[in-house]
Amino acid sequence: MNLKNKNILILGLGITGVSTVKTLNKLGANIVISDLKDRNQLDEFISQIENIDVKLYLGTNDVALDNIDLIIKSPGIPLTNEVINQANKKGIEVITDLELAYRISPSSNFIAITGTNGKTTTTTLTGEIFKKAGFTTHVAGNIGVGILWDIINSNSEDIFVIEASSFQLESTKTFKPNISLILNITPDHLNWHNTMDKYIEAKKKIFKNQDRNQYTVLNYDDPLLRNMEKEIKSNLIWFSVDNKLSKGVYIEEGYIVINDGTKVQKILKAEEVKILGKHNLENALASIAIAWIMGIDINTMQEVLKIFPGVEHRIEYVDTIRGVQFFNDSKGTNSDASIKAVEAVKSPIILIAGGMDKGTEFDDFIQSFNNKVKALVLLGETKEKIKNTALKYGFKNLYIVEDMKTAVKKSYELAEKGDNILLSPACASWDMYSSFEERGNDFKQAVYCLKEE
Ligand code: UMA
Repeated sequence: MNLKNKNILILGLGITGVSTVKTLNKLGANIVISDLKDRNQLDEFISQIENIDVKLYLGTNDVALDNIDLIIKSPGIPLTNEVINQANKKGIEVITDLELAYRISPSSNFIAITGTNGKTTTTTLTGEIFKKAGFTTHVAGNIGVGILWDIINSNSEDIFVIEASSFQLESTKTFKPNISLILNITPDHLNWHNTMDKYIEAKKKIFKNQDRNQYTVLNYDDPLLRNMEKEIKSNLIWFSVDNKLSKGVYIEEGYIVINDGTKVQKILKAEEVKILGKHNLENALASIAIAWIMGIDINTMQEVLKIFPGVEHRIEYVDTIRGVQFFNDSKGTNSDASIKAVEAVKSPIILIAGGMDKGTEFDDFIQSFNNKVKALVLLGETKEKIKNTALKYGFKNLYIVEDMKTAVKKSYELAEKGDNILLSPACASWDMYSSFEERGNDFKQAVYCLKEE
């Protein structure tokens, strides 16, 4: 794709925007940027592109489209944005960085990972396996790394392990990864996609263009994914924690095994996988399936799985104060993720939850407590909604607070020796923070302050 002298509008100047600006500059395009935020709010990002010649429209997305050839939009920007409407009317193509990455990439080794939960862990783990196996590996995408700058600085033999969000996938058109993986699909981002069907359709775009030369890896235990079998045109590989498969990656007599349809190979004991919980076992099986497809030897898989510690903000152990343990699961940004965190952490649990309202319900979340959660400390936009759902199911030991520091203090007051305090909000962070990382760090800071006191 030749972008030299093309007029390209970059909508949104966050992580994606910066990576896109740098890349398009290298490709010789004429760059126009628009962001709803003002210069002060974007200081961190503007400073990364100050040597690049761009037309900058701040505080608005209302940009004249007369000479624009292509729009690259940041993933979070909704398709209902007026400038996108206008572009559609004028026939100007609107895509996300993931689509452009695919179009300009010198490498065809694209491994794209999506799912409502487990994406970051599985992407990181898969990346570690490839690095250990000696490949030049780029781990990019929704994991916090704008993919384009990595792409433009890569070689044809490099491997790209990409965390792909539904926002990024929604605006892809020709994107065709060598391997696609969907870990699971449960309700999330319904305020953005409007309906569950649209959310599912966006996720399916990960395999939509694949053919018999590529691979699709799916979780057999997820009923939604199991029903997608007839839609897959590539080589389908299943993985399963609960079921024995005639071909795929699964658990047999306590071992993770690969069955290629003729013989069964043991990889390692499930209990030897360092990351905890059933959901993490699913993530491990998915990574093994990918490594198997790419011909990576079993020793490498074993070595990495035995030591991989998991990722920050995902059921991350923080500290212990007088026998009370603290866990940071700020990445628990939807009910399903937080249900898995409650499952993985030992009881009794004092749970800190609540955040931005994404239009989902909390019935399953509350019902999953199973007497493991002894108290609920709520904050953020959804605090009343979660409180009302909890009361509906007879859970009354709950407390409303206004900030994280108070949430941590209140939880500690309620705790006895042996209790576990878990931050797993079941909601996005954007009502109080700019990211789940910032929220997780605030939680950890509050724990460290408490320890000093
Ligand atoms: N903006 C506009 N107009 C709008 C809306 C937003 O101009 O109508 C501007 C904002 O003012 C902001 C910029 O667009 O300055 C932000 O764009 P963005 O929200 O897409 O954020 P990026 O910084 O580019 O980060 C994105 C992903 N964020 C989202 O999808 C919301 C990051 O995922 C990702 O790591 C990064 O690209 C690199 O690929 C974060 C995330 O929370 C971790 N993702 C969601 C999730 O995992 O649940 C999907």
